[in-house]
Amino acid sequence: MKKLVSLSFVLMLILSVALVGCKSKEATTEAKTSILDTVKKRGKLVAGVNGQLPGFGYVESDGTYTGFDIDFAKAIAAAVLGDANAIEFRPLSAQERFTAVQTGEVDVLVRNTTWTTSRDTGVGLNFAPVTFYDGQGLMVRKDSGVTSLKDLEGMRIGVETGTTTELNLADQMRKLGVNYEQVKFESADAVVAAYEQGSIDAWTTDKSGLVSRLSIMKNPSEHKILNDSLSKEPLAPAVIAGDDKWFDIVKWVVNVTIEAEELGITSKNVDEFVKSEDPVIQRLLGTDGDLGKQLGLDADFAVKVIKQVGNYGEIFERHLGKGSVFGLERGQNDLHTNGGLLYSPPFR
Ligand SMILES: N[C@@H](CCC(=O)N[C@@H](CS)C(=O)NCC(=O)O)C(=O)O
Repeated sequence: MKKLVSLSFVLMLILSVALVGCKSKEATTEAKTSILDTVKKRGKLVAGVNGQLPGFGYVESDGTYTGFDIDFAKAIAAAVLGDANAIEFRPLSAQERFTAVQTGEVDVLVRNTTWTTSRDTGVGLNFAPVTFYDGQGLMVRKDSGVTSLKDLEGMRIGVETGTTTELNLADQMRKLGVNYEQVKFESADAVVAAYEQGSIDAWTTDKSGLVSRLSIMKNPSEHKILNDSLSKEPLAPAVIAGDDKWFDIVKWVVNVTIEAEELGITSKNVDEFVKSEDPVIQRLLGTDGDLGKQLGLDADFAVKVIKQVGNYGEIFERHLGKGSVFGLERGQNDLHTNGGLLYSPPFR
């Protein structure tokens, strides 16, 4: 009996040593293979984006990508590689996007993607700070007589598969007791084409998506976006879970754009601010402290981001604000000091 006990004790010991051994091995491999090293070695950032959403992520006729989301990819490239244009863009559909992050096909996903619990946990992503606070809306023809969700009884509503959109619609309509027919499509182009041909009565997605697609529809003045908001859609860049070094960089690059706006630093005046003696500005711009080094970046990474891409407000105005075709108000996407939700943790 004594022998048996001591034998099982030895076995347990061997097993636990083996387990501990495995764990520490895992930890070392993780530390070694950050996407940061891959991106630096490659000399290019591979960014998963939308190619069909004017204002956010759009392929122009000359093959270049422009938009609000695109600028956040540029900000990451500027911080890591010192060159906002060192990017290979991968246009991804709603359905393809998460697999592209999971398999390492893209280093970062900056594609009007809503931060939700299941995507953060089950799908294995990590979300950077929200870059655009949005909500789901619905588009109908002006002559349809529809003024609110309740008027959609018996109608055909188009949604895109693989989005939060299809789930929110079902939730809201069940709550309101409205019966409707959900029609699913594989891309934004397909859902809009069906809507314009009249084979569906309405279509729904993030309000930003509705405004964006309206700008390239055949007769924009014939359609309207209902006031109702069906959900909260905080859109944020995402990276693969388990690579803290890389995740930290993406998070703090977004924060740089917000902090710069809070401090009044723009792409035009950043050189003046580099001479500042204010310690808060010095830490952000790397003239004091070692925040860049802590992130694995150059001391002046924030200067590169601000100079080459701009602060949050500049990015917003360039693509979506009053001077753009969309003419969007800042609203929730304004700084906390102006009644919005944008707030950067301190750079220290
Ligand atoms: N924010 C929502 C919706 C994102 C989404 O994919 N929206 C569609 C509708 S505008 C889109 O961008 N489609 C463009 C495409 O499939 O290329 C989500 O993360 O699920």
